[in-house]
Amino acid sequence: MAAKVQPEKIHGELNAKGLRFGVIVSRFNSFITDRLLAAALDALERSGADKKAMDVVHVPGAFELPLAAKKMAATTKYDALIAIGCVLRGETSHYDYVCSETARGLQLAQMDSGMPIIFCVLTCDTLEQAIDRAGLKGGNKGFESGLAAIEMARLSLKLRAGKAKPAPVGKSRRR
Ligand code: INI
Repeated sequence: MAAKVQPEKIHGELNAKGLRFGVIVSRFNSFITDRLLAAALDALERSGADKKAMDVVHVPGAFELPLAAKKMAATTKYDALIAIGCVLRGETSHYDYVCSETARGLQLAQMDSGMPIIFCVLTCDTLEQAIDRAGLKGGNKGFESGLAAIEMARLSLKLRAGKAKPAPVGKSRRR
């Protein structure tokens, strides 16, 4: 019987010491985004990030998050970014445009820059759903996003340092 293969587990540690973070937060629905922001900063600080190593940039609405994120990524000052917003469904199709373009824009900024950009944008049908995810029944998406930022920042540093080398093409690693 073939031996059980146990590849090395490569992941980012949850240690924020020495890392730099940029947070972009939307003022629209600030009742929710303020709570997401507080939780994201709490997660970073409790994991060892220095207060002085976190910049918080404010934008009008979720639709503006991608451009600000792209510009922040271009500075190469940060190890990871967190984009915070809250889009609530209204009576028109505006919600759909804001949601899809915000998600698309943030993913494009992340892929173009190579800097982790965490998607902390709530897209909810009701205010109650948003409140649940900003510190009530559903936990706090801001805190989760802070941890995701640390993990992705650490993982990116590891992958950049070449610690996770793929096997050379055409050669098996071990027989
Ligand atoms: N922006 C939000 O962040 N959340 C919303 O729920 C929202 N709605 O529903 O309209 C919203 N709209 C504003 C948008 O993000 C832009 O700021 C605006 O269109 C100017 O470009």
